[in-house]
Amino acid sequence: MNQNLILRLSVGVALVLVILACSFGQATPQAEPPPPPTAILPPTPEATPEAPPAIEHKDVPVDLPYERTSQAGDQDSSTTANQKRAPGGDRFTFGRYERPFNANTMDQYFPELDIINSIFYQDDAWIYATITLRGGDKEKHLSGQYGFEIDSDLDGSGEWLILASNPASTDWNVDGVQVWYDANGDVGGRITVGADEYGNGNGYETLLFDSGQGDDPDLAWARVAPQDPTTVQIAVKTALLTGDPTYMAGAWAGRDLNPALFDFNDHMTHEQAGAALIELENFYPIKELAELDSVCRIAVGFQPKGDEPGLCVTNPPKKVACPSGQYQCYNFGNQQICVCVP
Ligand SMILES: [Ca+2]
Ligand SMILES: [Ca+2]
Ligand SMILES: [Ca+2]
Ligand SMILES: [Ca+2]
Repeated sequence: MNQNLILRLSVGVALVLVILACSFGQATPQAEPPPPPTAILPPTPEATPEAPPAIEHKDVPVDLPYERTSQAGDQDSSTTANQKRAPGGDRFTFGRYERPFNANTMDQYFPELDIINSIFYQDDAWIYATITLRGGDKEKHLSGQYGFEIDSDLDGSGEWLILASNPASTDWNVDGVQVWYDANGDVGGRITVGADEYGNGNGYETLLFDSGQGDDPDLAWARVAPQDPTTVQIAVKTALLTGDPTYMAGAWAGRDLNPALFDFNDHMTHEQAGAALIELENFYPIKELAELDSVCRIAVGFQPKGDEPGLCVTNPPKKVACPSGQYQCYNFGNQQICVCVP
């Protein structure tokens, strides 16, 4: 009996203590005001580096000017892709490439890397390049890198390289857009445009603009042309040229347009690079230099004399003796060199 009574009393006391403890436990937080909401959810340490301050853009391109400045077409490799070769326009020696194929076998053709046309436009604020590809990739995307070089002193070697990677939006944006500069002037090596063994410099080594990062967050933009999913449009401020409105410009497309390897034909031998023309039997097929296309340069803001190195040859000589009757001419140094094509 006594033991039962003691046990019941103990349980009763314990219950009272638990109830009192709960009461005190509930009373404690009510005694202080709840912390403000900002303190309840402090930013996680991981969130900080992923959320840099938003870039404020002031200068955004709108529409391209109505009148184009200059235009240069380019070979359409889809016409010969089933023969695992380019139809023309691939001359490593003269710094021209038509290689929208995979290396070594050339049994994969990439329409998203095959430029068929390039047009440049200019207004007071912007230089615009429009680069039209043969098509999109299997998902209908422009999944390569696209860009253009600017040669402002017309000597055949570029000073700036503007690149846009994997453009996806039809709205102007800076994502994946870069502007590179050759500060030490070694792009082109000793023989501008042409291949030489001595130009193993550092190419475009200075990154002026990277997806909105840089002194001017609005320096360069890109978009997929709203009316044409196979054309990429790139805009860069004319202020880049520091007042000189004359230049030559040439378009590029590639899987990996490494700025440090400009000019490509100064950073490897012809044997290493290979060739996309089957008739160049000592070099065919393409090897280390693959998945790449370039266009000859066009004059913007001036009437070219015609012998500017790297310039598109618009008035080739009327008669060049070739078995097929077909030939292509290149501006190389101060002279024009024409080669037969089959
Ligand atoms: Ca092409
Ligand atoms: Ca130059
Ligand atoms: Ca060179
Ligand atoms: Ca350099």
